[in-house]
Amino acid sequence: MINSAEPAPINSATLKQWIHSSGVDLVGIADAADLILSYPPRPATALMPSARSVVVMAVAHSLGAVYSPHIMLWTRNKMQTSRLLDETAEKICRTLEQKGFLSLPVSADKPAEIFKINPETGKKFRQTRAAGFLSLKHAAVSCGMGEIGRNNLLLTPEFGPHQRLCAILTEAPLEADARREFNLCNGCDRCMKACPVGALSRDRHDVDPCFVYWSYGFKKMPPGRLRDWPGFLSMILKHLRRRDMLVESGQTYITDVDNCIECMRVCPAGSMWKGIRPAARPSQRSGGTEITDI
Ligand code: B12
Repeated sequence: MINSAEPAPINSATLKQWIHSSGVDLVGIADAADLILSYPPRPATALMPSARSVVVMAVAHSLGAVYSPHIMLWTRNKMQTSRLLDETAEKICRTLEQKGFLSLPVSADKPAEIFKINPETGKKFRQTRAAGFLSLKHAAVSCGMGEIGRNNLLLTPEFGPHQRLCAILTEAPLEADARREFNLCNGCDRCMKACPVGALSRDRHDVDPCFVYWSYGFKKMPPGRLRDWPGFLSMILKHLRRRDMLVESGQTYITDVDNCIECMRVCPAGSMWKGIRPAARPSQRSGGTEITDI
């Protein structure tokens, strides 16, 4: 029913059914005016002032890919989960718009907004930061899908941290799901211990070292003090001796290679994985772990 004057009725149950039938594992709905905000704040209504509802979707990763010996196998799986999510979001948005509701898919993947300058101080960040147009983890918590664990990832009762997220903003007035309390993160600290750059502590996630390791596999950040530069440059040289960073970056541009998912891999949450989670989980190779002597 394209361009109908009166929007056709649509409800949460029907919409969820459509989404599940596309292969999406979890769906939740939040009130667009009542999203939990993150920092920097990203209210749904800044993207679409008339938005009434935020539909959050999750697709589980293949656990075999999470525990694969090389991170690139996971990277590929991640891309496929993003594709399934983005394709579903696209189809659902078209359907909603045909029913008269302006709708906006918020991709599971990049691009994200890149900040060289700290908007609060006007000064250059030591390390460039990135923010999504909508924080998908916070949107998922807003609709009772799960909680944010010590690893700074969304944990769901079903899949723990092993899912990819995507969202749809829509004018459709859908019934929102209630927020829920969970105790999925048992504070085991495995994520803190597993992080190759110590980015996680009990109460925070230090985004800068995480970003540098995730992007390049470098365990050190460009130093602030002049006297630390020789050590940093020597680390870069060790990487360059063993790695062709130019060819690697070409591959990254094409397939969005990640260098680390350790905080996700070691997390024991997720009831769906109880029977199939491998007991032995050898650490995963990546661009960073190829260099063992630094
Ligand atoms: C940018 C980004 C990154 C960046 C920066 C992460 C970050 N913490 O900011 C990098 C590349 C490092 C990264 C790493 C990872 N990411 Co990421 N990432 C995103 C993205 C696109 C936006 C994140 C965002 O805006 N979050 C909102 C902020 C508030 O959340 P936050 O992390 O809690 O808070 C940080 C910021 O506020 C930042 N910060 C502090 N001050 C300032 C100031 C400014 C100006 C800025 C910009 C930021 C900033 O520091 C905070 C804490 O350190 C989202 C997708 C999305 N649109 O949500 C995926 C997403 C969060 N990532 C995801 C994943 C899986 C990962 C990784 C495992 C890597 C990987 N291989 O995929 C790691 C996990 C790191 C971790 N433990 O947090 C998944 C999480 C799924 C889940 N189950 O929760 C998401 C949701 C993608 C998706 N579609 O599913 N990610």
